[in-house]
Amino acid sequence: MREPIVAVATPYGEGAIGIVRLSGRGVLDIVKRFFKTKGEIKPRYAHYGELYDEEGNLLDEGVLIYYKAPRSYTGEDMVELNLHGNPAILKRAVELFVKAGARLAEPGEFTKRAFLSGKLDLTQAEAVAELISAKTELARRVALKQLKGELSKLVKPLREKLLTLSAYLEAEIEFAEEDLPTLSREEVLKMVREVLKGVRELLKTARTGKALREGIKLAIVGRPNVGKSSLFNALLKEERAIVTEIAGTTRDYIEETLQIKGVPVKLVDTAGIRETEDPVERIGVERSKKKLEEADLVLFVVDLSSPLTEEDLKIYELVKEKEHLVVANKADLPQRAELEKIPTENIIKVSALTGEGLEELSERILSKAGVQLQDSVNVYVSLRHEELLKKAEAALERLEKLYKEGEPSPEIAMLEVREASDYLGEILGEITTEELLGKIFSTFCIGK
Ligand SMILES: Nc1nc2c(ncn2[C@@H]2O[C@H](COP(=O)(O)OP(=O)(O)OP(=O)(O)O)[C@@H](O)[C@H]2O)c(=O)[nH]1
Ligand SMILES: [Mg+2]
Repeated sequence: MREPIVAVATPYGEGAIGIVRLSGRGVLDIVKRFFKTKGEIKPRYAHYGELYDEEGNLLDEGVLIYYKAPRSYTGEDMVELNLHGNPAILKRAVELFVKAGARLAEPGEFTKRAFLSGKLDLTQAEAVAELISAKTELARRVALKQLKGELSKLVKPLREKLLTLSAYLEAEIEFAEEDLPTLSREEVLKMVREVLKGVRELLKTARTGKALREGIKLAIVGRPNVGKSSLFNALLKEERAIVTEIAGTTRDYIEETLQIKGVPVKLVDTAGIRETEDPVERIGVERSKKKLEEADLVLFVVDLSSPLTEEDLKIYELVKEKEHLVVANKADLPQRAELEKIPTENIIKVSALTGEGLEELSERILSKAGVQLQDSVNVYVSLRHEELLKKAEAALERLEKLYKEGEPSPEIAMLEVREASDYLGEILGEITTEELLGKIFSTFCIGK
């Protein structure tokens, strides 16, 4: 068992309950020095008691739960002390336990220990953080599936297939003279292709995975008065931004979050882009351009009811470099805009006033952002998984090529098999470095 660590596991602030968590060697003894209960403390029982400081002054009353190793979250001895949710009380409790020999936990250290004790694999440990930060019902569901091991269930068999293959190659290398069973070229190719197929299936989920975890950054841009703020409000279903018939109403950008079919979206309304002498508006226009740059997807709004202007076309020059949709707004009025002047397929007619076309716009936003939601898919890989899957894919493609072109030497084939299987192993955390773990767990908050 590792050295004892302690942290407050509940958010900072006032609450009915605040929890101090400890894990590691001797944590029950540490807590028992200050927390007095009647009778023997049994694992997994709630024990009412009183918390005293070093001088014997009563600090608080609360409930202690003791988890005996290995039946705990971290796999070590753990104590969770439920006190009143007052930051001053919790801070005092932590100080007492530190004086008694515990160390302050690092971010994610409890979950890291759970991983190190084999309670969770790395994809599951990552899912803990994702579950806590999930912004929508769908994101929560996906994180929970990963926590329950759904991603591992898909990756593990792929890696096992490669390990089997590598065992055959190993035998060929080691015992070349002996008459051991070997795999034919076709058999190897079949195995490699099966793994490749699985890897590619997972890679297909990466863009959706990113959208679910990070949200889609969506910027509404266009010249003044085309109805950007109206569209912003309509998508948000709330009168959030000021709308007037005066060009230049929106001076600064406004950000809000919403969800489209369970995918979190960060929507930003911007000031209309135009040449202007007004110093305040000029800053606003600069900010609009910055938001345009930062967006994953740009909604370029034009006014369908009036002829396109030079300004529209100039803004389009900026927009077209980005992933974008052209939103021809005010479709409730007669059309006077010559949309053919904007050379793109990505035009959609809507009316922010009547709501016409907004449903379709939502669909197009998701598909433009590469989001593919299917009921049959439970797992959406993260950026870290994607990078490793891509590297595994490349190694498998090289391997496939080797066997398509002839019978490669087992030594050479082995290199690629090892590489691919190591990358898959890194996803699961079966192969890790301290650096990698540091990177993953440092994104957690303390007490997790
Ligand atoms: N008929 C009609 N009018 C609309 C529609 N959308 C917006 N408008 C009107 O167009 C005018 C400008 O709307 P805003 O949403 O303020 O336009 P904006 O692009 O945000 O303008 P700036 O903030 O000045 O850049 C207002 O008078 C709106 O009522 C629409 O779909 N149909
Ligand atoms: Mg506006």
